[in-house]
Amino acid sequence: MFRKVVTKVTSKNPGMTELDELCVQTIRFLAMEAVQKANSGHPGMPMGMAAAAYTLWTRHLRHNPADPGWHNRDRFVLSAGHGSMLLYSLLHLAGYDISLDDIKNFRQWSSKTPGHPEYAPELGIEVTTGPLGQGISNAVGMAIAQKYLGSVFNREGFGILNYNVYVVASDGDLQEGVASEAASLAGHQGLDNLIVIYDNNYISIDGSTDLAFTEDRARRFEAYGWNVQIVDGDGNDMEAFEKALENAKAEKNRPSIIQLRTHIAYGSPNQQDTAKAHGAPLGQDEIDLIKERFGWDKTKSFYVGDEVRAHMQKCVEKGKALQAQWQEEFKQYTGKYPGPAKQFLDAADGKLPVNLDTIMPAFEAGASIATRKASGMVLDAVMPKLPMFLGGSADLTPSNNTKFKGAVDFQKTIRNGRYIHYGVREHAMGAIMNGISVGGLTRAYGGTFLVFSDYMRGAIRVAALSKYPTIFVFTHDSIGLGEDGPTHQPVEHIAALRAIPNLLVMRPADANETAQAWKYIIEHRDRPTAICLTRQGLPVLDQNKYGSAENLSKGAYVLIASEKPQVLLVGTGSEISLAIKAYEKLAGEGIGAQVVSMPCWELFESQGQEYKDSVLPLAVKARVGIEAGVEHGWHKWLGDRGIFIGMSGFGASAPAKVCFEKFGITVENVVAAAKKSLAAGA
Ligand SMILES: Cc1ncc(C[n+]2csc(CCOP(=O)(O)OP(=O)(O)O)c2C)c(N)n1
Ligand SMILES: [Mg+2]
Repeated sequence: MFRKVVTKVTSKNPGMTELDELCVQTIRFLAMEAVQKANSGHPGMPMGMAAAAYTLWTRHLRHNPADPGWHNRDRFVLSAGHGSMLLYSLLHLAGYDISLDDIKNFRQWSSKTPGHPEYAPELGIEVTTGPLGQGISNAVGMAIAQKYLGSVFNREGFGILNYNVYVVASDGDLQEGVASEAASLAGHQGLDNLIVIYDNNYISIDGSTDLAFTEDRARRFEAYGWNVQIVDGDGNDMEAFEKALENAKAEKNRPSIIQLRTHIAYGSPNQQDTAKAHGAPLGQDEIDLIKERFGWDKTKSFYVGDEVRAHMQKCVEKGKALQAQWQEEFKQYTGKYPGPAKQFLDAADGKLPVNLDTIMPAFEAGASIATRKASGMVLDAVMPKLPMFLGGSADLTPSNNTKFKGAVDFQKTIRNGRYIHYGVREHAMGAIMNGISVGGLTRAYGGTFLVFSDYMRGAIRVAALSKYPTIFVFTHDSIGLGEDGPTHQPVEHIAALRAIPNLLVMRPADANETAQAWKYIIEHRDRPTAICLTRQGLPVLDQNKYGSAENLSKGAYVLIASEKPQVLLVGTGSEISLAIKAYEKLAGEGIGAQVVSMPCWELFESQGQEYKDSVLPLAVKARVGIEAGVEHGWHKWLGDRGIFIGMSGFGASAPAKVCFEKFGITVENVVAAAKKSLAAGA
């Protein structure tokens, strides 16, 4: 399988002119030199993939460097994010807003060219990549979004949104489980708009892929239902590669993968086909050797010849022409289909088609409703009016209550369906939802049990880092799920999610807070949210008597005020009803408590100091925090004297009521803790 090839240094590569070779070589040298200058980075992959990426970008990719946000552009995802210099070189040469100085600033503080691509649609960086497997899985979501959008907006003769999604994926991408999950679903869904180019170089960090990766990749993808093509050679036969690309573009049934034999650090006399070239500068001596070999001027660095620049800049003219043509088409489309045209423009503007307040259900006080159930009722009410939201679940639809009334399944034969059955594939679901949510038009929400948020943590983290507006729905949010036991009872998960910067973690206390949580989520698209919901019924709180659930948007609020509070009872979700009961008991004993509902820490943290102090008055040092999860993080609200009532170990298999009793999350314990905290200050 593994063999050395003799590097070609002349323009004998099929399908390539001398100018093409020069462009490809420029990409390789930019990558080598940027890595060398930064004294860190990954030169090998860009060198091996330069010819294919160049060919794709200049001859096939429909994009407009002058307007990277053009909605009908083809998407390009560099799933092998470590090869970022390949992307930056292409963006620079094709005329995006990345200058040669930006290339020289590779990996430096606040540069446009960070170590791994970070989501920057204005620069042409479609998604954040680097964690292997995520990019290719995002691309499945992007392909799903295109299929859905196409079914909504395209009409006979009008391909308003008919783009393809191209991916460059590496051995590592294909080894990651998340990619297998996503590829399996992509095959099932027959996403023929998805074209993966597999950088088949038989090298990863530890050495040859023979060490740990020997399955037949082609047959694996065939089994998933993909159109698989193998292009042998050395990664420079562009005639063969383009034939495969044309075939992939013409495919009308299946996603495509082109297994392209390449050579890491192609052209390097001493480092080609070695793991060494994966993630370290080649060294100036080696770069000089390569320059010698390819007849380049050793005295010049970061060199872009005029003819190369002029040739690559044609991407701009071509892109402008493509977009102008599209705009003309859209004008005619608007005349013929004003409704959909307006819908498209509004969606692109981020405008919601409905005022949520007019359709949001209100829940009567007194009833007992699980927040997952309330969530389902909210979705029933609002989702039919929000066509840019795509729902789904990782095979827990009846438990997550994520399928809204009237929702149609998204399938190969039903592209206007808005409900995605992800199968038992949480990790891919997370990444696919990110891909759906990243394009600016569609947003995804999807459910699983909170305990399995761990399975999608990789995707949640990328969403938070990149500010994708993905909505992660987690039900069965505590020991309150009962009999399924500790394997299914989350304990550390809420704290673990809160530990992710820039992620909103919401845990509503009742049905009305749940409605307000959804309202907030739908009306904001600046970051991802995890909404945590109960399996068990919770009393609907009386908003005439207590604070209004609308305060959820402030993250925390006074649910029951006390004129002179002696102790604060602070809780989230299902434990708020315990706090209320404890308040009543304490009141009966002449102790003034103030109950604070704190459904979203992150939103509360962003409030002004005055508001924060009004909710948690500084003078009141006696405090009790109540949450059926671990204590991590709570002491920032509770201070030195505060006491936490929650979980300190795993749960147990028993009815919910028994679990709460046995683990001591009870009204009695809250009352006792309140008194103890008070006494500590006496
Ligand atoms: C999830 C994840 N695990 C580990 C890494 C670290 N890492 C970066 S590249 C790589 C593997 C390199 O092999 P390959 O994907 O074939 O890339 P090539 O060396 O061929 O460029 C690894 C393990 C990562 N980026 N993401
Ligand atoms: Mg490799």
